Amino acid sequence: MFNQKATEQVQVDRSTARLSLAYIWVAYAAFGLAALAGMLQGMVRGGIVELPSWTNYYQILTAHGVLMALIFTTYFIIGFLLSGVAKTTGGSLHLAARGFGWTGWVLMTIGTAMAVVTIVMNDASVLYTFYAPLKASPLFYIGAALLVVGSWFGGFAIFSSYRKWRQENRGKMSPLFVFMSVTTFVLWMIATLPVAVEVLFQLIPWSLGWTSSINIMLSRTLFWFFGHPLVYFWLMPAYIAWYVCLPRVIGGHVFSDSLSRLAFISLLLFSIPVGFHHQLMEPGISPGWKMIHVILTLIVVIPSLMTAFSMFATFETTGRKKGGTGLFGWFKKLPWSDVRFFAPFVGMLFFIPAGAGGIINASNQMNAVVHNTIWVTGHFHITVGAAVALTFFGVSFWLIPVLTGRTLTATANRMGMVQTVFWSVGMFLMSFAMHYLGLQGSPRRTSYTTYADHPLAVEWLDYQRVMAFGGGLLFVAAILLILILGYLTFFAPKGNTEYPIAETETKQHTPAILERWPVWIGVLVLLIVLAYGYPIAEQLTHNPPGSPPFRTW
Ligand code: HAS
Ligand code: CU
Repeated sequence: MFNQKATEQVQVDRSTARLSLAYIWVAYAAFGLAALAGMLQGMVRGGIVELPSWTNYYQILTAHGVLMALIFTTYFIIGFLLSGVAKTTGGSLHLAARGFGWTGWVLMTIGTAMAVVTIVMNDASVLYTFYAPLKASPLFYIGAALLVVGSWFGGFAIFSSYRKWRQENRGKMSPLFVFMSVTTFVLWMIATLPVAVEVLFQLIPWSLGWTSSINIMLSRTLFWFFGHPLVYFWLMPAYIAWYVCLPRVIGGHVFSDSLSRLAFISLLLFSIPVGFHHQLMEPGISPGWKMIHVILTLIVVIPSLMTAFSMFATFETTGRKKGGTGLFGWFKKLPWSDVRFFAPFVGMLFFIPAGAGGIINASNQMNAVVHNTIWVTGHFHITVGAAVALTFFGVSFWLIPVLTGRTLTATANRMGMVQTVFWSVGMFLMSFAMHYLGLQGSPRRTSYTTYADHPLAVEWLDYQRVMAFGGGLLFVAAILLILILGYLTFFAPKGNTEYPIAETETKQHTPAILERWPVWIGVLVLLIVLAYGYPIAEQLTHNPPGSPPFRTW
């Protein structure tokens, strides 16, 4: 049914499709390498394999974190959002937007290459958080800076398309997909400023030897000022797929336009001034300021609860319209054998315990139990590695055919279902073991060790093997995914595939205030100054003797 309709509609024009595909394929190349590194480190930590002497655990861990968390996500997000903005503003990006898109792609790819080369040369085993005083080669930081600056051009492409649309459609509310993409990139532009400051003014001069020491507290504060909104930068595009694309895939509607926009505005406002929830155990920040960040963290949970509510509402109303009766009859009517629905749905299921775990992390006292343990690693594998990643996979199964003018065949769909099951079982086993071990005190960011055969650490080993086994399943799923996506790019039968964009069922009135950017950006700046102004001023003035660089590998 979708395919028939699609022939009558403009999807995405060829030049935008090429741009979008260029982003998506770098994303999946990084993903494949990252998955290999991930499996290896699981095996090492489980005591199943030993690495050859020319590499080490921390080098592979850095490769995994950087390629998966920073490269795969950023490229995929830009590729996806550019295609959706094109689709919902008439089917193409104008010349300037495409120019921004390609400029960004080139800058990001140079940056990525620099970072990857330094990691491969074993000159940057500093993990994806590149915490000082671990010191990488300056080229690593310069590569990271190029990645960030390049990604801004992706933002410029979105903003310029939005501006053009607004000029041509005065007085109208922008399409939901565009609004959400703009919100995501406003968040990204603001959130990347502090990390740009950290990299340009602290890490690069220090790694070049121009300055002899570094203010550690300040560098970590600037990092998490960016690091928390970073995780929402991953989540919001997944939410776009949930709010805008998924309802269409299941044959339903957007539940509420205003609620969706309000959720995104709330994510924008409350996901930046919360970085101290990553630094609750650090000295040098007084408890009062940490408390403020904890409260704001609990507030940023609300838009996710609104999202859960909207998803349930969309699923239930659609299921009932398809004839589902009784309390749960609608549930059976959902398209369970359609991977475009199934993969993101499983992602949502993962997000329920993931969100609960996040609330545990954010609760000051409980953070003392889990901080720096492998529980946190478990938390982020079921958030970004499951909820977000499964959604991105689900999107890829239709987006790549849209962009290549091909179709998702029944066999590819079935293989996608198998892939989803492998990924989910692997992630479930691995993350469950991580959460459990974390509660026992097993640390994160640590290679294989039995702590001189300490009885407790020896007991951990069984669970570490479960982690390794889960990692093995994830690797199989990753290979399978790349094969399916390769097939969809180059070999699947030609045809028209619909870009699923849902609308509200009836015309809804959305308050215009939701699109008044000066208001929201103003409130956001105020919140940031309130949450960060004083603590940062304090860290700048009470600057203890900084740290010289360390290379621990
Ligand atoms: Fe987190 C650490 C708190 C969400 C990622 N987090 C991390 C790190 C990463 C990460 C990468 O407060 C590690 C960073 C590092 O390397 O050190 N996190 C939270 C909280 C939330 C949260 C409160 N995190 C995320 C998301 C991530 C992510 C999303 C990635 C995408 N996190 C923390 C804290 C730490 C932390 C502390 C520091 C820990 C430490 O000590 O180091 C919340 O925003 C979560 C809200 C989510 C919900 C769930 C809503 C559920 C939904 C699904 C509905 C399902 C449906 C299905 C509809 C409340 C929307 C229908 C079902 C049927 C059965 C029909
Ligand atoms: Cu956070």
